[in-house]
Amino acid sequence: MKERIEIISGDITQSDADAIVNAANCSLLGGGGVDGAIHMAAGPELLAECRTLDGCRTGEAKITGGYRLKAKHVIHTPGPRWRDGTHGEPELLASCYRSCLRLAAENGCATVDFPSISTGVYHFPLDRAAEIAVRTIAETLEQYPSITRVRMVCFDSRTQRAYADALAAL
Ligand code: AR6
Repeated sequence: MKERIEIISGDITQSDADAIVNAANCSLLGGGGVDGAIHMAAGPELLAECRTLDGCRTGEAKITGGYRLKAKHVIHTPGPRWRDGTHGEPELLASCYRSCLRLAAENGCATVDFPSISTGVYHFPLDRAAEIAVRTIAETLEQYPSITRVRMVCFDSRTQRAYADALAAL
């Protein structure tokens, strides 16, 4: 299902996909990085809805409206914080991508844009994260024919290169 995956550079807050994914934390109450940027662009109504959700476990996901974003929905997923790789980090990261795509399909989203989950403040090694992300997305898309396009929206060239290399190696 590699054909439905694209790697692009850009700012995910400008995305016009049906759903964008937020690399959140377990509180779902905002933070820095892409989480802060998404809340800033979506407006205070997003935080108000997030307050009703009672947080989210690492590797799981919850969906909200997109409010002032072009995207109709935001899917919030707390990625794993990297410790040493022996605390389930790879499995939890794969679970983030699976959980988000399941929610997208259940909510009628045909196009989904992801940021590079866990590779910022959470320090997941970039090359491993990229390999897990593209492999998990490709495998999961087999189950969801209604999702026609998934993009990895990379904020910097190093990240874009890592995901492009991982996709090419699939
Ligand atoms: N568009 C696309 N990607 C972005 C954007 C953007 N506007 N802004 C940053 N990135 P991070 P994490 C990239 O740290 O590692 C937050 O405080 C960034 O360059 O945002 O999962 C949460 O509340 C990097 O490649 O997320 C959590 O506490 C990627 O997004 C914690 O950080 C992820 O970096 C989550 O840490």
